[in-house]
Amino acid sequence: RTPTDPQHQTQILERSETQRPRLYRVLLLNDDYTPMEFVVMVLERYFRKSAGDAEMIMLAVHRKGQGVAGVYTREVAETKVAQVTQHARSEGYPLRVVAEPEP
Ligand code: TYC
Repeated sequence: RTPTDPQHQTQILERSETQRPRLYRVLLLNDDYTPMEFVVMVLERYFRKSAGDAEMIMLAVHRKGQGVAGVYTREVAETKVAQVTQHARSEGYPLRVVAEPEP
């Protein structure tokens, strides 16, 4: 059978599972100037963390240099980065927030 043969049919290979979107980690980076309370508020308000989890994550970032605030699809992650960066700048804080794809 050749491709020009009317009997030739395209074979459709079905995937066993629906494709899942790539996920992105939103990282908080430490700095010397952003107040601890502001970072805790950010984790509660933008990343929906409990007060206790927010405190733990903030302290981990303070000690280790960076940490994961949350994991989202690309558009949601980029929106969180933009919103938190804008809020920090409006308060005059240098807080850095970035999104990176999960390996
Ligand atoms: N290091 C800051 C301080 O001592 C607190 C801080 C924590 C800043 C986490 C940024 O992502 C950050 N005030």
